[in-house]
Amino acid sequence: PLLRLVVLFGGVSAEHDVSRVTAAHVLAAADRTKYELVPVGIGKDGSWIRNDDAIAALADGTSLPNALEVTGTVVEPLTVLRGDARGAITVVLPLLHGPHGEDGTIQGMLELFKLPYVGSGVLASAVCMDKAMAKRVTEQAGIPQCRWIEFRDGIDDSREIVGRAVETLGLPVFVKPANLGSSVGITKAHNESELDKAIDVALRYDDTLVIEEAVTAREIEVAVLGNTAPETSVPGEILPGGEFYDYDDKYVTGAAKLAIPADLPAAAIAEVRDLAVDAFLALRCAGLARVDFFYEENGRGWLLNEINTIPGFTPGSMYPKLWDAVGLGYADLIDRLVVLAIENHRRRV
Ligand code: ADP
Ligand code: MG
Ligand code: MG
Ligand code: K
Repeated sequence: PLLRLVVLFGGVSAEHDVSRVTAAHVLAAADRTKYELVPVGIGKDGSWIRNDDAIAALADGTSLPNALEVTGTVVEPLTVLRGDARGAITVVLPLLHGPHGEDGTIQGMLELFKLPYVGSGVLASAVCMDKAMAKRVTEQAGIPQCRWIEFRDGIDDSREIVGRAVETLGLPVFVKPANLGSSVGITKAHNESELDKAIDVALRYDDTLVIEEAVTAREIEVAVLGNTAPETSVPGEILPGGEFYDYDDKYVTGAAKLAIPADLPAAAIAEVRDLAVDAFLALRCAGLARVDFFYEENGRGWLLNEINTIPGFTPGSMYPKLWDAVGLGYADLIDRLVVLAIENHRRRV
């Protein structure tokens, strides 16, 4: 194969285990006539470990475990990323979610090593990881969203914040750490004492929080694929199992259901696809992103919730399913992402 595809998985965030499952699916699906596949696990301690068992299984054609283990040979990042330079092009696929995976840090390392990689660069990754920053950029781009305020520990007045939140946003509100994902640290607060506690919970994860009005709306997600002229999928809908789409819903009970395509009027579909592209371009995303909206049917219509630059990527996850629904299967999607990574790299150097 002319292409070495280094698949980074695991990582230090709360999504470590789901990333191991994703990596197993990606390796099983990727076309072995096109790629030399190099799975590299990142341990919860940050160590880099090449999974030699998985490499051997891929070579023999034996099946992989359901979740790749972060075991094998401890390697230096630069050494394993560069490989032995026999003329093959290396592309890196960071299948890592959340802090130190999706937030621009790994992307910065790959920039220093001058390697093409799948997905957004340093700036877009960092801004999309920080909900407050992402809101500012998309607000400036004219994309509608719910009302929100920011709270910075040690800077803003903690006694004043509860009163100001209730006054400007009403109740209930959502309290979120600015830099996280998978609903970790997020609470829906129905009264002032719950809001106090929700702030303490979120401050365990980040020193910057966002507090938002709780909207009563459908949750609709759009997959975006491309660089400068991105394409959008049909919208999909999340039907949460509980009061909101929380961590258990996502990974433990899996009670949430996905409806693909979402049942929406044609005009609303056209509108949300345009908004997804606007958000993607305003944030300078590249390769892929899942852009998540609220749809207030009898109110303001579309409100942007957030942009995820490395969305869930098992075959059962929303992002691949949205593409599958429009005829782009999982293995072909991986090929498209690799081509986009090379194109984006060449465009920028
Ligand atoms: P994460 O990055 O952890 O997925 P989100 O901002 O998407 O964080 O919030 C997680 C979930 O919480 C959403 O999918 C939704 O179910 C619920 N939620 C978040 N913000 C609001 C809000 N302002 N109004 C209503 N529900 C919300
Ligand atoms: Mg998120
Ligand atoms: Mg979300
Ligand atoms: K995000």
